[in-house]
Amino acid sequence: MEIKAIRDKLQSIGQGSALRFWDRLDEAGRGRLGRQLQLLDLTSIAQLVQTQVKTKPKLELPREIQPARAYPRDPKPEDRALYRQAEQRGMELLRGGKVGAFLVAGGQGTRLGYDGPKGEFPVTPIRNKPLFQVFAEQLAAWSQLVGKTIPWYIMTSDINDGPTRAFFQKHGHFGYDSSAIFFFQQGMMPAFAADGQMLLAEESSLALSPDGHGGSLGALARSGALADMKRRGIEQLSYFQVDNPMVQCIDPLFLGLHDLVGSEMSSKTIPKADALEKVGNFVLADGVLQVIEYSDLPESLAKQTDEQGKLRFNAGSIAIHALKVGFIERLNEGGRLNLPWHRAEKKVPYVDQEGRTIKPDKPNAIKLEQFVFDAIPLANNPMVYTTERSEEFSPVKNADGNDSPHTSRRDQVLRAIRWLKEAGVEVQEGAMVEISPSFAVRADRLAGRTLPRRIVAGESVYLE
Ligand code: UD2
Repeated sequence: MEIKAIRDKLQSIGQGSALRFWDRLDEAGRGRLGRQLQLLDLTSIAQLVQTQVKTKPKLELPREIQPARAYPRDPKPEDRALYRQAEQRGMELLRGGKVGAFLVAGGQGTRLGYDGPKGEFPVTPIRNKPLFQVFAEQLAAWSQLVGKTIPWYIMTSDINDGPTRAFFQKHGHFGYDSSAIFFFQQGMMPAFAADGQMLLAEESSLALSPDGHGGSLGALARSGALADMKRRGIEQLSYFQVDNPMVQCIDPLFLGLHDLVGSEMSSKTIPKADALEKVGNFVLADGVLQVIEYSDLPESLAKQTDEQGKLRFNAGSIAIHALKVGFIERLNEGGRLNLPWHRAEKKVPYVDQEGRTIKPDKPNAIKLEQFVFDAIPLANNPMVYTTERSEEFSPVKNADGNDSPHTSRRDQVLRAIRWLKEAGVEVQEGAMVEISPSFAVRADRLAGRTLPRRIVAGESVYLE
């Protein structure tokens, strides 16, 4: 689109002021702002301003909210055969090259206070491997186990795409076959002032931020990633977030169960640490499975207990999903992803009418994001499967306190020690252990490995 057409469009939707410094921008500045505007769907933005920005939409809670049902981690006797079959099915899918790994890493990681892409963050207890390396090594180990390289789709965003690719380059893709890695960028959304105007971060730039991990489902289609999957014969994706080094990037049982029960989108859950833990809640809302984010679940419900005193709403979402490729295609029919937008009031620096940069000390802007779990109610036969926190979830979100590098390293060590003890190794209190995915991707893969007989207090052992 020519700038004339963009200007007309902006004016017709009352956003003409986005170009107010145009006349004094140099060529580079014009190029930058022009490109940003070109990538936005200005018609949708005009609608969103009316429905989400100028007025704060009232959160419509479903009439009836019930706890969701989930497959337990260990099968009930009547389900043992199903679980065995599921594990086999998962392995078949992997051997047949029908599974892709999907990492969402487009977010900003502001809470951690780390400037670069979060995946660069060193996270393992002894070797200090960055998150990206942890996932690469797991996927490499699984690829070797199933005799087929697992294609890996990595979503970045405009704020970290270049640095992310450079980091992989610099480290030789951590030994992963680079032709099996597909980087692509998610969409960006402008931040708005309360009156609906798009904010400028600079005279030549909108104040943009990633459009939420829900945007990934549209970006997969736009970027050609879906087409790449079709070409490779991939039928389902194993979805995970960049902040959790304990995730099983590939879990044949989960992937197989997802397939066997005919689910289009499945999710892993863990019992919540406490009523108000900052994870989404799986619920049946008017009979439909969905996730209600921690900030949206009324506290009275979050704290409700059953006859045994247990939390009624105890199924936390840890953002691990399996998705059918055909489902993602269906969501993109008609060229627009139909997921709801979530509104957040944030502090966003901006340039005012005179071109002065203002750094607000209280929320001044509205940001809009889409969430991937909002696709669950649109899926056929969505399924939830229970896993254990100590096996699969210890994310790095905050600089300290809960969900910090400290707690994640601690939990990684505890898991490694538990695996070794199960394999018959004596491990004394105060020992440090890190197990490389190349040595064992999960506890049962320690069988047949040469293991130390005992690890004493104060010792640091890295197994690879
Ligand atoms: C998310 C879930 C929460 C729970 C928790 C588990 C939401 C809204 N909440 O909380 O329910 O499952 O994770 O850890 O999802 N990302 C992008 N693009 C974006 C935004 C995020 O790729 O535009 C990625 C980001 O890089 C990270 C992940 O999504 O890998 C999680 O994002 P977050 O830190 O915003 O989610 P959080 O911790 O609020």
